[in-house]
Amino acid sequence: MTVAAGFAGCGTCHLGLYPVVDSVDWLEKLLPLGVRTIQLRVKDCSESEANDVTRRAVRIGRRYGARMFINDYWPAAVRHGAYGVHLGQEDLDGADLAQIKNAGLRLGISTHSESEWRRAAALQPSYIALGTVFPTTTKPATVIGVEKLNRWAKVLQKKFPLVAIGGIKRHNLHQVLASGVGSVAVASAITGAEDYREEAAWFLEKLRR
Ligand code: 3NM
Repeated sequence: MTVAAGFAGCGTCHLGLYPVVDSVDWLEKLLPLGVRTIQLRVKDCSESEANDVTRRAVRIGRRYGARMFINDYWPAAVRHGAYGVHLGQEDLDGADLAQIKNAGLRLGISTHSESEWRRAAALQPSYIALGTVFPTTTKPATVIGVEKLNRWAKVLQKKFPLVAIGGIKRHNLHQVLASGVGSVAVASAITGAEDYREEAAWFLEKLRR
């Protein structure tokens, strides 16, 4: 089979609120609230666990018509026909990108520097994630700050949907939105909130267009 030029698109540059969660439970909690882009990011699973959670995630995603991205476990995502796969830099080398592309899955890639997003852009992914915007304890990663986010978003936003990630909370969201990115990925802001429903509703409202 020939490999198409780029990965399948998401149909919009505005992916909106994009929670990154570590369990199927969280998918079940957030999708009924109106979240339409979401990522299941489970770590250190056996192959059969990854297969099981991916199968369940894909089923839930379809039920809500959501863009369900599976982090890292791309063979399971391909097997179960996920909406998309999200890969970090460290996962990119080991993944069979042609297989993901030919199966029609979208691909999102995390980037933390100009050389990383240039490499990602050359692969023509479905979106590019830029981070870590602010310090976060959820994942050790380089903090880029809003100045770089603004600069990089200007270069990339005509070509790719962009997702800002890392340390994004209520109090700094306006700085991120000013960069023009169409999507904001959050983990702890929602999963660590006292009231996740209220928090998700607040972010959904701010990211509505
Ligand atoms: N990836 P929080 S930062 C999963 O920069 C992830 O690539 C990042 O969590 C990157 O919203 C991050 O709690 C954690 O800061 C985001």
